[in-house]
Amino acid sequence: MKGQVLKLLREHNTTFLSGEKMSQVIGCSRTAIWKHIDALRKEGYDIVASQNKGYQLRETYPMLSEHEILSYLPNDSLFTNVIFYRSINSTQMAAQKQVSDGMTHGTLVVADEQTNGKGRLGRTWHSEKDSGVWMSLIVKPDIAFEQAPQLTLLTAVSVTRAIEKLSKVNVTIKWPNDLLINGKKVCGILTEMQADTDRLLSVIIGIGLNVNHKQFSDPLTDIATSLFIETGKTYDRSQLIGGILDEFTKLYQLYLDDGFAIIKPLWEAHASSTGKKISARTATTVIEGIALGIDNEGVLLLEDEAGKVHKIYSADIDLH
Ligand code: BTX
Repeated sequence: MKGQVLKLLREHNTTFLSGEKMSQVIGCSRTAIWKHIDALRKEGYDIVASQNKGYQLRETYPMLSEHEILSYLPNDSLFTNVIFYRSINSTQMAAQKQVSDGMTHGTLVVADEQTNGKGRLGRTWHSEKDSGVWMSLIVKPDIAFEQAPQLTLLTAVSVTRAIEKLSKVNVTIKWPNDLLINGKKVCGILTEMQADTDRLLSVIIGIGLNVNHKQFSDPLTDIATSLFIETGKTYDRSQLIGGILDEFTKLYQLYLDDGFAIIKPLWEAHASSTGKKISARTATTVIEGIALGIDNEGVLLLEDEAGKVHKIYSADIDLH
């Protein structure tokens, strides 16, 4: 019945349609109509209500689909092979399967919903349907094994630039893999490598971007945000994906040609922690101090109270 409500609203999108009229046409109660409108809004549809006139669908974006995504890819895109799932456990896991089946460089795995989205260190990434960009990029760069984490920073810059271009909102990067808006997490990046003893075989870069979420529930209420929450606007996720891949394609080529030095200043321009007091929780210890920035390899430099500078390769960062 939700589909019928949506269809009716679409057919009358230049005017308001009363709940009563809709309930007559569809043959249900006004309460049922209201419930479906509420559900549609939660999915991201912009339906305005006027007390005397009823409801009007203001704008709709097409559902995420392979076709929609392909239509937004730049002509010179690194990614030409798009694999789309309406629902899957995790695009990282699906991408891993693609890699083991021999899928090469330039494959993009996207899902409208993840039922078991992965964060780092076995954590969960909340990935509800119709709301976000949940995708994994498969690349096979000719770089050393130790350089692979630089791709996380490159991806962070790509996503930041795409968001800022589309939404005009200010995004900061918290080393190494969080993008924040007004101090809350809007995007997380998970970089996983496949390697044999001395060679990097492929890298899967997972991007989880909160786009059209109206709200978050516990335990994310205070830590997560979305582009909708920050700007009051609904975004076409396929367009966002196209924007991210456009930025990624450009930066990736620059990176392969000229190395991380070209990415470093772009990353630094968005860094949230440089010059600030932070705690770095590594696998074995917690180090407190002032974040000095990143070195030429992308490693975080942290100066403790005694003036000793620590190189942090992997950690969770808390800003003070
Ligand atoms: P992370 O380990 O840095 O962050 C995970 C933590 O972030 C969680 O423990 C939780 O506190 C918080 N969190 C969970 N979901 C959300 C959310 N939607 N918005 C904001 N905060 C959240 C970050 O890991 C890396 C996440 C990568 C996700 C992508 S989605 C596509 C790809 N497939 C997949 O399974 N993972 C990646």
